Amino acid sequence: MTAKTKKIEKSNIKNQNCGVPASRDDFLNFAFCVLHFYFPVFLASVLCLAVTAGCQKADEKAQLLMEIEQLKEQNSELSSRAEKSESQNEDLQNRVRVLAALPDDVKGENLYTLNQVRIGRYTGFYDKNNNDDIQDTLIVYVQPLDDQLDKIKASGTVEIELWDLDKPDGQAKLKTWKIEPDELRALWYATMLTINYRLTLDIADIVKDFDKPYTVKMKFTDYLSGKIFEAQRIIKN
Ligand SMILES: [Ca+2]
Repeated sequence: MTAKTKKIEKSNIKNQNCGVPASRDDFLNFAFCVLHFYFPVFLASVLCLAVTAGCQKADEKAQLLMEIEQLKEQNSELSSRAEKSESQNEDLQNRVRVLAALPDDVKGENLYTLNQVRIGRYTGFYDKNNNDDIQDTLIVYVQPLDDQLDKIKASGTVEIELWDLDKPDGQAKLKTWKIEPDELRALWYATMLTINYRLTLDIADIVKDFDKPYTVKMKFTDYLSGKIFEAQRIIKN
């Protein structure tokens, strides 16, 4: 056997086993072997990895969406709590402000407990100017009551609103008056029958038709407790 024959046999053996090439022909055979047998496996592996990566991305997106929804719910709940706390804080600050503004001789003694505030039954329209039988004044009787329903001269701010509920929204409230504590104190009014605050309010240019009912709404802010008491009454001739 010649040397050339031995080389060919050696090359065929390596080609059959896909071994390491020892010459250019062997190298070509080796490359063909790699492309033919290993490249499909390599390609399949790449595709599998790509599919797996795609699935992972889809899972990550779903997880992120779920976390975003959870954060939205938490944010909404926290906003609601913050709003409630802000309202409570404002209420407490109002009470502190009211208590701090009390005169020193009132803070420690003569303290009352305001239970409710009523609008007196004689509240209505009266002719107080010119005696021309044309009603020009709204008189509102405000009655602060303690726990025993006794009338007490509670200090505070009074807001009065006059409403014509037959009118559409936005036009039904005809007028608002606000009476501060100093002014209110001077309006404490006693008769043979009762005692209460007596508010005299000008309605000459506000009410023209006296044949229909009107509604008086009252808001009393008690300066001792900071609490707000509300009442309303229908008035008609
Ligand atoms: Ca009059």
